[in-house]
Amino acid sequence: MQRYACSRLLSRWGFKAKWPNVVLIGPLKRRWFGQPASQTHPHLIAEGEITPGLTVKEFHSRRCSLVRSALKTFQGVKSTEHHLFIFPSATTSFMTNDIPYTFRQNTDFLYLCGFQEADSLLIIKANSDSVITGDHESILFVPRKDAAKELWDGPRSGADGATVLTGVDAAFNSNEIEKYLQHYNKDHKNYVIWYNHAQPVHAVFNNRIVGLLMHDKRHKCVENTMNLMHRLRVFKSAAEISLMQQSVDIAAGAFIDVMKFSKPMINEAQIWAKMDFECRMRGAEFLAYPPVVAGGPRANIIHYITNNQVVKDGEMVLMDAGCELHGYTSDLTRTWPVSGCFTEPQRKLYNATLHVQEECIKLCTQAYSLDEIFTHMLHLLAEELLVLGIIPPETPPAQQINLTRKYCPHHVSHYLGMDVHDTSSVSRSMKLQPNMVVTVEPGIYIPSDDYSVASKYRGIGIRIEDNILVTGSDPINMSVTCPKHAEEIEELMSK
Ligand SMILES: [Mn+2]
Repeated sequence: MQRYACSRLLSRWGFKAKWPNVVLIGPLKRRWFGQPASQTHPHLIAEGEITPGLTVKEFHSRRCSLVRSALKTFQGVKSTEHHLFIFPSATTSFMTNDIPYTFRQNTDFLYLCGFQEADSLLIIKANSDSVITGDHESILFVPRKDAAKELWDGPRSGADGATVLTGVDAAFNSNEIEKYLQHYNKDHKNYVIWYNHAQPVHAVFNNRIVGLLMHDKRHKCVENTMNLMHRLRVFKSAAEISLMQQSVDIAAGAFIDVMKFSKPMINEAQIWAKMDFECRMRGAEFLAYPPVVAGGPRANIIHYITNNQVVKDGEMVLMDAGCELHGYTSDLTRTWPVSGCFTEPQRKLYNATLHVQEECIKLCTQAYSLDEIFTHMLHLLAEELLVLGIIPPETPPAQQINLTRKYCPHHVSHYLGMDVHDTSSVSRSMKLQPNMVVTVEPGIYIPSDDYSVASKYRGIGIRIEDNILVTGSDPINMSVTCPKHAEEIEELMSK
């Protein structure tokens, strides 16, 4: 407990009355929070952890890293002594009256404090002395305890519970945000506001922040936190890599059961349901995105998520699916014959894709950027398509690459982490570095109506995707347990 810092802050604002709640550690141990905690869910969360596998200490050091890297950009500028970081949480979205969509916490907010409740807000206060240490004060604003609301929606942590859960320096009810910001603005001049104003995640809080701070020119400037956060999040800690490995293992195990389960005349919806079931049964919270379950020629629609057709004997299924475990995602794709046996044209296209994929995985080292691996993928695929006769032999080299882009219209990779398309503001032209996790996912898609290609190949779409950990030496394929060689898949499906 940061008792001193907290009481100092409280008295400065004249909020003395709430302090006695904060020290009631005993009763807190026996009550429910708004999220699993070591006190209530010891099977899930160890002492000292905020979310499974991630400690109070790790969250604190993330905030220190944020402060250090932000302040570095302002080093030596005297008038920017004070820095105010603002991170709102997500809010609940409704599909119709009273019916909420599954809640997912905002990624940056979750990364910095691990608090799971909607309509919360994290403030981080620092001054220019913190450029080396990252020292800061962290303050959470959370939904207030409300017996009537909690009767319907379950327990809330409240301000006192939030402090105990997350180890922030202080927490208050979210209806006190305005008062806090007004005080801060009055007490400081020429401070820097760090806030993602370009993509506000919480409309109500955004209006307050903009209304109270942005229009009053006491601040020196407003800096977007997006690039800063993505640069931090792109590098995974040991604990994060372990969580990502668990997420990948769950998805890989589920894929095996889904392949075994599939048979001719199965509906794509049933394959989707099986994947969802197997991931949840293994402990995942939910699928990380609406999966692509595309039978036959529907595999040529890259983001096909309708998933409601029958897969006929002789067709393949392309499934792009992954799950989310304690905030970390997996993202795998496999393509397999629904009957359990590849036809010869399918096998040829499949092995071509697989060969390119395996070569691209080897390139996931510090010597390459994702864009460079993409360029290699295009050249490797072009060679394969020439051998298969899909690209005519007389095609000039530049035209070969253009044609290859037609048959594989997407990139080969993206960063992976808490978000599926993780840290999207980190350039893919940057060389890979250890502790980044990336996907490798080449594909070949031959449209049903492409009469320039032999009829046996038309309507076939294939993608193979693994999740790769970049290290100081060889890349590690985190999804190596998910079968992908044609013979392995046939063997698996014959059982
Ligand atoms: Mn992907």
